[in-house]
Amino acid sequence: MVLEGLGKSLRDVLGRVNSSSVIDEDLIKDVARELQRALLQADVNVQLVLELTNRIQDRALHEEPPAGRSPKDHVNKIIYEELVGLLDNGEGLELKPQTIMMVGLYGQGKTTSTGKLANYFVKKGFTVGLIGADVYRPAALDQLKQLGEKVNAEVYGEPGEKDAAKIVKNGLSKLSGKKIIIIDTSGRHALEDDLIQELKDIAAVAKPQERILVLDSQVGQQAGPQAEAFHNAVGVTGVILTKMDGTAKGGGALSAVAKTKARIVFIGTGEHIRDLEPFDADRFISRLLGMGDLASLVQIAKEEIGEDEAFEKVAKNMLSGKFTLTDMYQQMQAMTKMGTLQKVMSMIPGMSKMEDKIDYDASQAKLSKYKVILDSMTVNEKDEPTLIKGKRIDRIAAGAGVTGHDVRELLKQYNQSKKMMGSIGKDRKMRKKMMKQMAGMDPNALQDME
Ligand SMILES: Nc1nc2c(ncn2[C@@H]2O[C@H](COP(=O)(O)OP(=O)(O)O)[C@@H](O)[C@H]2O)c(=O)[nH]1
Ligand SMILES: [Mg+2]
Repeated sequence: MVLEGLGKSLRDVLGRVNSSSVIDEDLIKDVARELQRALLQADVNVQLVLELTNRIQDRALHEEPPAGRSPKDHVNKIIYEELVGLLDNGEGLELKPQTIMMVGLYGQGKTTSTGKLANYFVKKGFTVGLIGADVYRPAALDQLKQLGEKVNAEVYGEPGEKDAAKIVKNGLSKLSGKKIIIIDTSGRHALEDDLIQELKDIAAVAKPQERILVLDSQVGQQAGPQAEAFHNAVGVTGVILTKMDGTAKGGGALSAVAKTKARIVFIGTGEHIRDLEPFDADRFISRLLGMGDLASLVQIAKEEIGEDEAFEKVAKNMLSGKFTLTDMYQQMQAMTKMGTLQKVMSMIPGMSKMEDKIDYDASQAKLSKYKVILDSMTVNEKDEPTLIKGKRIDRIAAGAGVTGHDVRELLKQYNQSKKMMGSIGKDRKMRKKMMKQMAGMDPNALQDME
């Protein structure tokens, strides 16, 4: 999981808040100190850490919780908001014709991300041209050409030419019919003056609307100075964090973003061309804090989704281990009422890849069907589902206007859900399965996702 270490220590801090009986000055100061330690360990810049924790401490001590919010939830919410604020520097890339210049050191993922971005814009219906302005590595142009071919973007390059700005100038005129132009540039192992000059020259010729810093999320403390130097050279407007699929500490990347004040536009989550996700600070922090944990999910979901009692009740029932058809009914009701299954799913660590594979409409349709079936059952049957067999199944099916097969399917789903209740919270895989169950999915479909 992304930023495993930082995520864990931040969750510990929130756990500390949630398990204390009183929220007082001592606790808040303790929590601020623990937050500092967690962030520093993840390589977040010291100055930044101090500013952030001072703000959190200040708000936690002086801001009155709004009516109806407990002091605990209030502190949680402040920590959450401030962490999001750290990263939330604006919208993603605009869907309009533009020139985008990629910058970054060697091996950070510039060329790969150029291909991914091209794919992104092609999928949105734009024509895309790529300019190979990496004059430093001989194979760079071939790499870009291969990517261009894959995603249906035209590539311009001049093998052997050493003047990057000249290539860009020629490329721009050759590709002038393309709506989106992306310029891949050279890197170095370390920042050098000639690279900086080269980038300045390219920027002067291309006047790109976006100057995107590509940054490997595993880069630690050097990320800050690195970002600053690129920023001074070309004025970084956005960041793509790559290799988020690895086990990065990630704090360096956070510092870099704070330093340039540029927004993160995308994260790279793998080597494949489609492994690019638009960045969403809320979601990123939710994942980092492990909002998949039921307790935190309830706390945040309450405010973010506007649901409260139903959801809380569902969560309590699930954790209590007692689980009847009525509980499942309520659980489903809460889920459909939220209507935003997708949002809940997105809060669960590691779910993003899976989200693509989930057919939300089909899940919702299934939930509606189950609801009708449950409405045809008696209270007794819902509390004691073992009663439901033989003639009862026929009666329920007739009442609901479905087949006996549908009723048995619901019972099967119930039995599977029930089996899982005991194991929730023990490990992440189980939680994933549970969420799938709640979405009314076929649990067998899980296998190809694990
Ligand atoms: N796992 C993973 N690998 C990536 C990602 N982005 C790039 N890479 C790999 O990182 C290496 C360097 O990428 P490249 O685009 O050539 O970097 P450049 O030198 O900055 O152009 C390649 O092996 C890529 O496949 C990512 O998001 N996840
Ligand atoms: Mg490259």
